[in-house]
Amino acid sequence: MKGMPTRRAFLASGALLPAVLRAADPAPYGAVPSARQMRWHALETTAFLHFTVNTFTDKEWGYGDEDPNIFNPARFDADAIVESLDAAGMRGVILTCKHHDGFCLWPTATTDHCIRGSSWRNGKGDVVRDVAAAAARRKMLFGVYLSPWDRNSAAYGTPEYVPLYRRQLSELLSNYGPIFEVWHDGANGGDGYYGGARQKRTIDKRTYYDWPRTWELVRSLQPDAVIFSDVGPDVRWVGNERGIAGDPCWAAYDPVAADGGPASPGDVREKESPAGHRHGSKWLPAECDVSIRPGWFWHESQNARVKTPAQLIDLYYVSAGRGANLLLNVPPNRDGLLNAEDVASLKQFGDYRRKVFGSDKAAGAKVSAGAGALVDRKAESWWAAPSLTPEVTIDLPQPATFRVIRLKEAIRFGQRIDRVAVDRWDSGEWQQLAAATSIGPRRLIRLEQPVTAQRLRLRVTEASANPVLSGFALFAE
Ligand code: FUL
Repeated sequence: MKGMPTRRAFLASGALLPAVLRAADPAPYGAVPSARQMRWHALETTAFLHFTVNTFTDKEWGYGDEDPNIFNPARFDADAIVESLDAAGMRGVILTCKHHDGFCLWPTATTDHCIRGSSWRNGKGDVVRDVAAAAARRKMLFGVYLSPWDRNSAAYGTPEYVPLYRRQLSELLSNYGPIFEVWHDGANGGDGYYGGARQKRTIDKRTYYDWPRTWELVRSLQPDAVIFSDVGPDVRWVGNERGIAGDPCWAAYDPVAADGGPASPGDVREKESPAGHRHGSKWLPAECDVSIRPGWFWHESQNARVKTPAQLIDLYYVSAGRGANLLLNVPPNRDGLLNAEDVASLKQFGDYRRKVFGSDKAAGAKVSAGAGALVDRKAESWWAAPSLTPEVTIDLPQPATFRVIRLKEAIRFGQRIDRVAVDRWDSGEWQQLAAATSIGPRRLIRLEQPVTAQRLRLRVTEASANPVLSGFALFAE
């Protein structure tokens, strides 16, 4: 919150302040984030790399009978890939270490259906190691996707498979440095190669994987990692693969299965996932996964269908801008590089973010509350309003033109605000510019067109507890 004008803000309330500064922290309202979730919220945008034998077979879901030797990305360059993700402003990268086809991108001890079976780098390659190291060099966090469904494994569907899956997870969580996110997708069960059986195998999604035990394993090996699935336990799937959060998008959620019973990965009432539950009992924020291309994997036929920078920017506003995280997939091609089209879009998306969000037009503003003193914890960058529905006036040093308003709640105290409005002072009266519902870690309000103002007003029009804010900023496009 460096340079946040509004921190001073509430100092405007004068004489009472020294006493108020020593006031107790506000009591948290409802569900609150864990430390690992706090860290995850701050990432805002992360990248996904879908890469495996599918890249070479032109498929989205491999059957499991692929020859490992077809995986041969001759010019694979993890640093070049990570550099492009960095240019887009991504702060973490999650690799499909194993997709549904079962091919492992690292030399696992659990199966021969892995990178050792490829003549690429004489069977000595390790894509997981290379991406993890490249990410570390750029101070980007590294995460792993390990598909629970394995269409290659003869053991899939039997009780022997689950310990094998956990051994794979243990390898990934023990040998590749710090992991920030562990990603379990919800697709599982169906036909596959299964060691040559070529069968359809179905499993009971609620019981087969015994997820709580797997999650304990993640906690023991990587206590700082967040665990993603349809149902968390740390991060929830947003309920669609278009990258769009609900509006509102509440961080709390109590997922239930399609039939109303206990939810599990692959069995959740996904219509409720975009918005979450206003007064849900668990802090379970949404992650918006979406691909830069129509498919998750690279297909030559889709080279002309890469999302444009403008489309990525729109996605950013409807995902991160609604308090969720954006997880943008960019699939490497058969060379083991990102395609030029993808690289160009990423770079321009990053340029936009750096340019727009690099300069806060509200910097240096004087902020005052309408009624009563506010608790102002400058060092911790939050301020608590005195009433449920405060009005806060923001006076800019000079008139500024902006199109984007960014609000943040100090979420360590829970999600307290239900609804806000922002007005500008114009020709002797207040005119409403915008209104919004959920805020949480961030809310970006992108106005239809730029406006110019010197005096603004933030009205919290509905709240479940007195608001605790940590940011008010204005940006020009
Ligand atoms: C889904 C998978 O079936 C897709 O192939 C992709 O990996 C997506 C992110 O998750 O469950």
